[in-house]
Amino acid sequence: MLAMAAVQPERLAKAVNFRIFGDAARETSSITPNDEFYITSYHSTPEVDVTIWSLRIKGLVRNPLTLTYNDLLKRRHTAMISTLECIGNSIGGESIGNARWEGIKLNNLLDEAGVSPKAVDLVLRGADGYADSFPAARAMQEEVLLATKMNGVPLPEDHGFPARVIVPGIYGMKNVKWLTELEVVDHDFKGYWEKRGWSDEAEVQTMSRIDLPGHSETLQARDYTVKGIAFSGIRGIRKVEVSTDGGATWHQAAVEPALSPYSWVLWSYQWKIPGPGRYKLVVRATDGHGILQSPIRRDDFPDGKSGLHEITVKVEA
Ligand SMILES: Nc1nc2c(c(=O)[nH]1)N[C@H]1C(S)=C(S)[C@@H](COP(=O)(O)O)O[C@H]1N2
Ligand SMILES: [Mo]
Repeated sequence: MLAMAAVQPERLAKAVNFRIFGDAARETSSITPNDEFYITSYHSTPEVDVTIWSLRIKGLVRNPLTLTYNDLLKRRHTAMISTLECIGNSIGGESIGNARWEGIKLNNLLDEAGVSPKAVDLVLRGADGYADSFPAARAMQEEVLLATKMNGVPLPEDHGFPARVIVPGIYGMKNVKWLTELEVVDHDFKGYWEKRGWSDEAEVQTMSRIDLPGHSETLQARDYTVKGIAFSGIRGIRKVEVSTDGGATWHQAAVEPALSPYSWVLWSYQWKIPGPGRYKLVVRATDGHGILQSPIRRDDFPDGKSGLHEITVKVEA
């Protein structure tokens, strides 16, 4: 994706490392620590003075609301574990993370504001000038959160302080950070990326990734636990399969229970390495509707990447 990421130097180093050496081995924890969580922003992180900041809920509502940061903190908070993925994430890529978000259920605020039956989209605007939208009906779903906390601390600046929206199952671009305004409109609003042709629904595609071993790694010819993640938004993951012969045969992986209906899963496969040689490992997931992940390699534009993550390893005697 064309997003200019406001990345810290060590993250950039990590990204460059990937380009040169392929997908390095990684130990993925079920919750991504904040300082390892990917950042995608099209500008730099805006400075928000929380003492004068407010969030306005306006448009086709009976009672427009203006909420200060303190107003938000005083309301009833809900916690939810949800995975966020950038539509520009590459196959095997790092632009995905899982966090415990805390905040106010957006439908509570919208109910209070009194959304008109003419509502089509909810437009979300951020302090950096970014705007995006999703259907008002989606915004009224139970699981949509106006988040003020990420993994137990106030939202880090890069991740949207003081408030962002988390809409499970929809690619990151619609999870607007540094919110200043929510506007209910009677038409289909095209956001920053949609105007450039990207998907308007932005429903996440089923993905799976091999984290261990790393690409091009050399292993010893003994048992090895292959590990990784799989994610399918709100559809959930039913099955993960691993191939160690380039996709000719498939073996079912053990899948850990998801931490929430909106969370990725961790999987593992006990590989009995038959002997020395070069092996191509591939992973594929089946979503909660029983639909197999698409093996067709497609670019991220406009609907997000598809295709299977594969790596090669060398096994020594
Ligand atoms: N205000 C604002 N919100 C934004 C963006 C942005 O540039 N500005 N980028 C979006 C994109 S493309 C993604 S993938 C997610 C990334 O969230 P993160 O940086 O917390 O991982 O934020 C989304 N929300
Ligand atoms: Mo993104």
